[in-house]
Amino acid sequence: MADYKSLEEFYSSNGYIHLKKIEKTTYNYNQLENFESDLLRKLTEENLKKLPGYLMGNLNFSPGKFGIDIWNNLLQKEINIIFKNILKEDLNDYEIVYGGNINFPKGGKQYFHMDGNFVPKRYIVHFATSDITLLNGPTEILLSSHKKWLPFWKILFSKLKKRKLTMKKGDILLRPNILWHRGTKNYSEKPRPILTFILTKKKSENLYSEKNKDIFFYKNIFNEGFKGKFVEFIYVKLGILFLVYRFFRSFFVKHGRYS
Ligand SMILES: O=C(O)CCC(=O)C(=O)O
Ligand SMILES: [Fe+2]
Repeated sequence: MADYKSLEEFYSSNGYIHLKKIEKTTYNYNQLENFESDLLRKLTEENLKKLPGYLMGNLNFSPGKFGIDIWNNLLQKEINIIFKNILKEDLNDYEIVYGGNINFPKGGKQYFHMDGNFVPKRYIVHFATSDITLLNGPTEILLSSHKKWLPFWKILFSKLKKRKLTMKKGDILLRPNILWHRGTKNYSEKPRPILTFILTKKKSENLYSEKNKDIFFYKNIFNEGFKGKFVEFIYVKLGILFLVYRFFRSFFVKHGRYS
């Protein structure tokens, strides 16, 4: 994973990064089979018919201790490198939800969508616990659809190219949540699982925490932009006007609010 420049170019033009299975690792990939058999056993034990998504044929799941194990042993180091060198971000600024998607036989078809909004910033990391082929319902993406915000109707008429993301067992895939994508039909006889790690940017208060070692200045009272500048000007230069405005406004301010 050394050629960051070409990975970066690929990511910014297409909207995803596909990393092949890590070969030099002490992780025993045979454990993935145990995980999948546990998951399939649980599927047969539980009555999931009422769960939203069952009818569509795609459910979310939480992989329990298994997700943390995979994250710690196989993903954390790789994703850290991607964050630092390609996304120019700090992984410590993100919180992780350990999840997964299971795509049922003969189901799983979805419409194109984004996983959330532009804010907060979010990345989706997938890990293939077994091979994902054109047969068993790979995720399909709209290439480059992360570049700017588009409403659904424009997406429907857009000429963006589609690509089904097939993966080998052990492969890692990263995409921003704003890349349009969908689950596709699973034509095989077996459910298709995939692990899904959702990385969401923590609120910016962290900027002011003890973690930030740099001195920096930030705004006081007034808002940014022209309106804020205007109010600040009145406040400073025409203090009496401001006082009168404040006095009258305070009759209407709700209990407990700044007045
Ligand atoms: O399972 C998949 O291939 C994609 C599922 C998905 O995008 C979703 O449920 O939001
Ligand atoms: Fe999705």
